[in-house]
Amino acid sequence: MGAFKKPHGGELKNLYLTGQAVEAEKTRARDIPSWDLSMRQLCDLEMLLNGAFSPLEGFMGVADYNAVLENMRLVDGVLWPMPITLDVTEKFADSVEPGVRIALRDHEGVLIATMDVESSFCPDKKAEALAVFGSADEAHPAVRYLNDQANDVYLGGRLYGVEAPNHYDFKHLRDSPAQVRERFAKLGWRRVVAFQTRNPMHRAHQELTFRAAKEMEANLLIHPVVGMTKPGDVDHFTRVRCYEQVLHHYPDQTTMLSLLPLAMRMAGPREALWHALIRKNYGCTHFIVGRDHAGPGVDSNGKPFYGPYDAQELMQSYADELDITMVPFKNMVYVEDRAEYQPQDEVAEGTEILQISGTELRRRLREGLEIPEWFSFPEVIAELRKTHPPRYRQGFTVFFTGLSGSGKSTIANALMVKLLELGGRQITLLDGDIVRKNLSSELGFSKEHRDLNILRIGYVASEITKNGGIALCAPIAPYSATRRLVRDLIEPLGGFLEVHVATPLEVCESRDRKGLYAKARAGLIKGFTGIDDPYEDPDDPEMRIDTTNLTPDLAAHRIVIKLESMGFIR
Ligand code: PPS
Repeated sequence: MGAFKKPHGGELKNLYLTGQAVEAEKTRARDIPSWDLSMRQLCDLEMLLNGAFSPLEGFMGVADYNAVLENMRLVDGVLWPMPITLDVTEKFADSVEPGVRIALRDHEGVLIATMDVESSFCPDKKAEALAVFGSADEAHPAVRYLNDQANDVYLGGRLYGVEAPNHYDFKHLRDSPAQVRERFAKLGWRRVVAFQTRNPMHRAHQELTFRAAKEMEANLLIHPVVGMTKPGDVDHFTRVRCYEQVLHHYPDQTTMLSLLPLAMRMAGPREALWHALIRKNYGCTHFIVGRDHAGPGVDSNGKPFYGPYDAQELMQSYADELDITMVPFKNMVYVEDRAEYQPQDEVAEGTEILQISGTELRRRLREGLEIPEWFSFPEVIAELRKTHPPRYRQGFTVFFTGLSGSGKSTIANALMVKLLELGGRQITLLDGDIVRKNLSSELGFSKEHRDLNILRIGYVASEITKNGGIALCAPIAPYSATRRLVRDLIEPLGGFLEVHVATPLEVCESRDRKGLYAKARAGLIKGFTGIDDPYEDPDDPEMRIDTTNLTPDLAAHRIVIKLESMGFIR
């Protein structure tokens, strides 16, 4: 392992200016280059300013960055596994001379800090991905972030905090490292085990943390991440309400809940080490590392990015150097015969064990199925059910696409009436013609305008879906890529059913209800879909309906049956 240094002897940095210096800095910031922070950068900045990332005093310059990538240490030898960088556009970097002070603002323009730019460099992103995440595979969320979202130039330098980032939620649970340490001191907690989590806690987690604290003869800090976690995770509002419920299941005065505004990278072993250093800064003496700590799942070949106990092994190899003790834990499983949880490795071979995976839990929530009490606390499940209602209570969008005259609007209208007949749901019809009279009245039929039109429809439908309503959209929507964007927008919020109304052009043209095909053929309308403008057939719609020999009534009926089979109506 070579020579090493103890991590900064526990000294907690506080990078906030105080007194008159704050006002002076605000005045100065009016005339210096200003950078609007991304969500990730704002999380990192908060952790830097309040000392959670001690001993760092700013975003990393090139020397520390390279040292961290190569051997998980800062230039001065202190252990630090994660690059903490401020990525900016080339344009912004070009406007900033080295030595200049810049302003860092949140998305509302509030000045959070200033920074002396001491270093400006273009990272080799692939090398960074390989060094930090052990992979350049974009199935890793942090690799994807690096490639798609991180800007191309990194600025590093000393920070001067002006104002802590504002949080409107759960104020009573947000504490800086100094405040957590103060609370521990006040309560006389000398030994504290920290538990890191980005998921709702169920009985297994409660058992695991309780055992860890008992075995270490320590108190417990439940320290969930509320900054950024893995895309697709349960939102932190729901999770925090769940944690508050779980808190009642520990003996009084033994356990504390505090929220961590960290932006996770899902870097497995390196991340575990980072998490431990952070908890040391919060005054904890012990840190729980379970199975697959901060693991991002599987790569694009279906292989896990990290082994289940890689994080524990890495932590172990730095045990002498870390001022915080790892509490390794194996998977907890429920042993039915004993009606209790046990670490998997302590269970005798052949014993009947019960487990519910995350995927299975989501399925049960989606379908409104029972979730047993041995698995979780009823109060936690009730919280989860509030934000994860069963499908029949979720919103959905039926997105019709097809040529003019294919029957989209007629089927959409028939479907609306059938859904109204079933009752209990709010329905909005976003028909092509109606939308063009209201939402998109200024738009024409160029590709650019059509795309804008569809994206507006998609946005409105996504809001309706998110709020539990039903959106029926019936535009031509001729371009696959734009339809894909709409799907991506809506699918995470509820149901999405693409219906290709695939009535052939000849049939649409022979119907010519609005006389537009005749005009297009005569050259009186230019750029008419199907005549002299493209229509890209959907490759894989949920349904394809040809109305040549099908009544609107039957077509709408088929869609109702499909929605029933998907669980969105019952
Ligand atoms: S798009 O491409 O999705 O934005 O089109 P959309 O908003 O659905 O079009 C609505 C109606 O506009 C009429 N119309 C045209 N359609 C296609 N191409 C051209 N150039 C055009 N000009 C006017 C047409 O009647 C569309 O209505 P539907 O209900 O599809 O017949």
